[in-house]
Amino acid sequence: MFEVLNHFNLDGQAISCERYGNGHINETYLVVTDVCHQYILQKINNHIFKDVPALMRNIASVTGYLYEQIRDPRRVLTLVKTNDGQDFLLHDSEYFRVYEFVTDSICLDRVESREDFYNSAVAFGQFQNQLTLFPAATLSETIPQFHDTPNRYNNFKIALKNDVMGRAASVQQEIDFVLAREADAAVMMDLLKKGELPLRVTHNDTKLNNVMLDQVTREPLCVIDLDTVMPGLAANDFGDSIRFGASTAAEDELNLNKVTMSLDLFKAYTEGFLGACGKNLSALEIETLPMGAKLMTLECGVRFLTDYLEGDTYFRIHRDHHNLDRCRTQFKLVADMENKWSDMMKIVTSFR
Ligand code: ADP
Ligand code: GN1
Ligand code: MG
Repeated sequence: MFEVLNHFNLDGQAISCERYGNGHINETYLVVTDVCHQYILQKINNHIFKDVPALMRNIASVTGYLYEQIRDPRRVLTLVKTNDGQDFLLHDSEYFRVYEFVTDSICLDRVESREDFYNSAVAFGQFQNQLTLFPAATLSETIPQFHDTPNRYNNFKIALKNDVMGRAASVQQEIDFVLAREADAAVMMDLLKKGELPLRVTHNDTKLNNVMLDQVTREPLCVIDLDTVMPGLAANDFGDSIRFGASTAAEDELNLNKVTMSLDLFKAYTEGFLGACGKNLSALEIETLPMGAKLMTLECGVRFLTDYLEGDTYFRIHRDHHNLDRCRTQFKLVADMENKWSDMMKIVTSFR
């Protein structure tokens, strides 16, 4: 990795480079130089992202656009260029990029307080707001049909039919859960196709550990992990945050009794998100926020199950059956949301 780092225009000489963070997709390293400057180095997952130069063009233009508005490297993710002025490095058929480390910040894998979750919602809501006028047509689709839930169902059915690992027979309960909700899966895409919901520039991967908060004040600093910034639905950004952050347990919790969707956290996120970007959203976009939460959770569970059936080739795993464990928490959350549906609707409609 030090050879790679030599190609970037760093402040000082890199003296350490250690694996960092809990992302499921890229290989992330914390780099420290001899003048104590910290950076994030990432080997970009080019098995998942088929056109890395196009992805990097998206990130450079979005971060550049945000920097024009904000001009503070703690509040906008900031790329560090290579010595020859590029935004990424191609080295031995692998792609690398470097970001400024967001200093004096925290990044949470679990909500520690209602206020932290509220603050993360403000960060994602502001992000949505700041990109309202961004020219969406200039963005490449880095993963086609990323939140097209019916298409995720198709991929699941193909994986089920092929059953390359011979795992299908052992997950019949999960398969039944997916198939029983096939009609729901199309609700948001149908509204989009009918022109009732607008496409906006959205983040599409709004996990709590994709936002940085100030270490001392816990105020929102910036949104990170911009690989999937593309045209999408506001309710999906809302929903993916609920999926991960409003859960009372970790995404890979084994004891499903611990996994519920907290209505209090749901309300906190709704307040923060709509407080920051609500005035831009239509009444239908607000009404469909609970559906965004349910479908992002269902879709993510379907993706984990598909990957389990396909032999764990997409999400990084750290133990046997990890993707199945993750799938089960998602389905437990979906079932819990179905039980709490009228309360979720009441909360969002009170903000209309
Ligand atoms: P992945 O796509 O694998 O999730 P991320 O870009 O989200 O990769 O990075 C993984 C983790 O690295 C984040 O959750 C965060 O903890 C940390 N991280 C990434 N970028 C920065 C940054 N600029 N400053 C501080 N921490 C960062
Ligand atoms: C991945 O990259 P990361 O870990 O922030 C995934 C998301 C999933 C999430 C599940 C590009 O997010 O779509 O919702 O895992 N990112 C990509 O935890 O597929
Ligand atoms: Mg991430």
